[in-house]
Amino acid sequence: MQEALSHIKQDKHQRILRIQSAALKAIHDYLYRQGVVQAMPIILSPATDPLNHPHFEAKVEYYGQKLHLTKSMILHKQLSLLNDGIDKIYFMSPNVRLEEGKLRESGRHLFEFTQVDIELKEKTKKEFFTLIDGMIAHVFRFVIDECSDDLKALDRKLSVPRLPLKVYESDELRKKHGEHFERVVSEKAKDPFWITNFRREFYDREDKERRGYFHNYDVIWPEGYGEALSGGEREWEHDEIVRKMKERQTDIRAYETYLEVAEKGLIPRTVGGGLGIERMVRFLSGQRHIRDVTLFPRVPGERIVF
Ligand code: ASN
Repeated sequence: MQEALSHIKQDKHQRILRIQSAALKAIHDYLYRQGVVQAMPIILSPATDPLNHPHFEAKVEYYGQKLHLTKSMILHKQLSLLNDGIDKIYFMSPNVRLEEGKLRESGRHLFEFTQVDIELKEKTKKEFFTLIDGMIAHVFRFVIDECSDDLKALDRKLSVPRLPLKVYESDELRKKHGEHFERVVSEKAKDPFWITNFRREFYDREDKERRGYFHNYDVIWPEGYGEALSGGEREWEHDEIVRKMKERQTDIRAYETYLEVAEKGLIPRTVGGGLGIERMVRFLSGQRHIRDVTLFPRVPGERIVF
């Protein structure tokens, strides 16, 4: 218990939370001005993001129905754009991902975190890049202006990145820097940057003419801070979705309603991505471990005290 109390009482939290408040205000203001409307997040649902990596399931039973805690709102983001009057949407979405304990010292994993999860209808990844570039620059500008004392006290120097942020292809980086290219390039970089084309979840669009090429991407924070955002253009065709679910050994029965919508040809053509809030604050405030930007840390494999 003593450890939890001394964690909460650390002086630096007030400064880090001010930086977080400024960054959140900047995100909301920017998205509002861009016409992206905010909807409230959901926590429980029959189907959530399958996550294509090893983790523990988080489920509850309620009146005989098995409900998953949200791992990401990707499927809900897509379905929300079924509404003809909504073209651009975002959620401040709490995610529960019970990651394996070996990620404890990665410095950037929490098993509960929040992402600002954005989805746009009838847009391309290029248009999404422009929106996010502008959002990141706006956050930097606002935090530098509003929080200069806090940044100074934390010994953190930030400068507004030059736009457009650079875009790299994962294959090129792999050839040049090996399997850990993301870390290598992040450590050298001064500004955030994009990397495209990763083999990931069923919902990220794979090029039909160029199998194995995925229209998805990450934004990476510089100075070795690593992943900031992940997203992609989305699959909308039923047969493609089912083929990719099978390839990834996804439990198809869990996605019954989503697949019914897809079978009717109703999944909207969208693009989007989610930016991790705690990871952003860790970068902005220059903290070594992501636990340091939370009052109640949820670090993989660590016992929760409070
Ligand atoms: N938010 C991500 C996306 O939009 C999904 C995720 O967090 N797994 O693609």
